[in-house]
Amino acid sequence: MTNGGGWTIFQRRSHKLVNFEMDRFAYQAGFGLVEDDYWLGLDNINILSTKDPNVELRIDIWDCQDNAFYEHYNKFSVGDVASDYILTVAGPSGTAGDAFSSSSSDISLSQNGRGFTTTAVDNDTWAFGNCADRMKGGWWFSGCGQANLNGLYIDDCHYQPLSPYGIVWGTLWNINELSAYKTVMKLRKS
Ligand SMILES: [Ca+2]
Repeated sequence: MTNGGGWTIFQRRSHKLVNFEMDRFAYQAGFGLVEDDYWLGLDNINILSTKDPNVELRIDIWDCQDNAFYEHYNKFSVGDVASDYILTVAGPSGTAGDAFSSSSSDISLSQNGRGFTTTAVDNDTWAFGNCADRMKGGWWFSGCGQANLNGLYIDDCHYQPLSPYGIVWGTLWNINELSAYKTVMKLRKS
């Protein structure tokens, strides 16, 4: 579809049919349908992103007016369960901005090198609680506000209330502004 073939989609948001406020087991095993709302599962993402030495990542994001943005990463891998599915992501380019590896001059906010946080397993850097609880979905959180494409689906083109937060990409919108309408995350051998 974009930038040649060979991509494997491992995340998609398109409706609000599937609740992404899932537990650790669901995030490990996967849920949803690939053509609809979908999470492939951390164990399979680990396998696909590490079986070749170089794997790239593309993230597509659409807003509620169907404006499309993307961010490409030259390097992407997700570690195994023993690493808590540690995220390695580097080499950003695109139109969405780099909310993933580092969207801030404060490196402690980078999600690169973070383990995956779910409601039962807190790998984030937020000292006062669990970002998966706060943000309604599992993710490689540092602090809670940088990016979370597994957040709550909000079918509303206007400002969000302060809580709950929606599908966040911090370099496109402030956490309290818009929620993404559609997203796709996909990987391939580079
Ligand atoms: Ca925490």
